[in-house]
Amino acid sequence: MTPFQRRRRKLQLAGVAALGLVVAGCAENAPQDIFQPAGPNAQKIDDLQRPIFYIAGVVGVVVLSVVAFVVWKFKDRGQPIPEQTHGKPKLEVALTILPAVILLGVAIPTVSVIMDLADTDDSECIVNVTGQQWWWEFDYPVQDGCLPGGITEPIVTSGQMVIPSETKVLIRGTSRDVIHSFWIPKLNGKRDMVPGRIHTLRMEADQPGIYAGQCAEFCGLSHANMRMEVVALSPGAEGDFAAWVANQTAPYEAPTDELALAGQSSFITNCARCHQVDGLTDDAGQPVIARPDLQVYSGAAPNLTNLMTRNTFAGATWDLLNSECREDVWESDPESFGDKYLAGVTDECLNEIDLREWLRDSPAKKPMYADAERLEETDGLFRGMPYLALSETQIDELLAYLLERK
Ligand code: HEC
Ligand SMILES: [Cu+2]
Repeated sequence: MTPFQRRRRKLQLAGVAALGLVVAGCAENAPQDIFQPAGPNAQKIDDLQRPIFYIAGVVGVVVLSVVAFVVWKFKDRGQPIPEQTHGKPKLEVALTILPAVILLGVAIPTVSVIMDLADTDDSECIVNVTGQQWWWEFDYPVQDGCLPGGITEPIVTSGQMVIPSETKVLIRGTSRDVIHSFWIPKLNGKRDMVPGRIHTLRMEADQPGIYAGQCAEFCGLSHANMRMEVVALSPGAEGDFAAWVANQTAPYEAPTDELALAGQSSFITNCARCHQVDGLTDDAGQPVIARPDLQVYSGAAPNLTNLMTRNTFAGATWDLLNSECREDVWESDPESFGDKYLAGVTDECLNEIDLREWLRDSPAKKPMYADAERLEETDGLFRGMPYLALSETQIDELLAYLLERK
């Protein structure tokens, strides 16, 4: 092959690969498809982006075809340079006005949708969202909203944000370290979460189900492992969301099983300085209060009170459910979804492998600091969860304890 042929072969291969990627992006039920809105906010965006996408597509095809035609028609065949002209006012004015009209036609509905999405006066439920390296915390302030009786005790969770379906939820978002961006493509656009500021975002899901997303602003080493899911449960006093709230605020139950009891004391020794478990008391009956602000750069670590009511952990990157049970939850229809989600992680469904690996050596599983020797940059505080050198016996005990955190 001549170099020219080789280059052409390479271009052809690149073209086929690009086409493959485009086709792969059209999966029937992709969890983060921006063209499959599942709530009114995303629907508004979709109603806007589709016509604009088509218009831009037509303009693109026309422009590229004309360019291709001109390149082919007037390519250098040794012909003399054509006569030079200057100035065609009519054409120039027309070619200025036409794009201006198209841009105006795009701008008016765009600005109107932006203003509409920014209006949060009609919110029916408030959830505070806080980003940090590399997971999301969700907390529910005491309020009259979300449920007919309101929420009477604060709830703190992470990874999966549980909301009532068919309810206008107001997200008040911020960050504890660097800029992150909250993005659930099927429910709304992106919103940056910035330290020292509170940004709002509307969320509403038409139906119960799980809606996946990911941090959309590069935020450091494990940015790619900073995911999140919105879980919508049926609304109302008798609905699944009410059952979820009741369970999250239920009093702490100490384990009765021997292994889990050993796990509880191991947890107090090894984990409770960072992780809060509400209602946990020490041998002297004193509440065990976590101080992640003294340990972790962001000043926070996930609340593990009800760890096994969520399906994922560590920035929703790994599943707490094994793949069979996870599929069962994800693929259930909206009617049976709530029951399946509320069952939490049962003994049979636990994905032990990933959780064990996490406890054995979390920085090996999820990159947390490029160089563990450089802790002075963060005043000796960790980014993420450090290596804890636990024994396999301790891990067995801790797993038994964590499995009861429902
Ligand atoms: C120095 C503070 C610190 C200690 C000590 C610590 N962790 Fe963590 N842990 C973290 C941080 C920070 C995260 C969030 C990491 C992430 O997702 O990127 C985390 C995440 C987790 C998660 C995932 C939770 C979720 O909802 O995503 C589990 C489970 C966990 N830790 C268990 C433990 C156990 C069990 C111990 C004790 C053996 C322990 N941790 C000790 C800081 C700590
Ligand atoms: Cu992030």
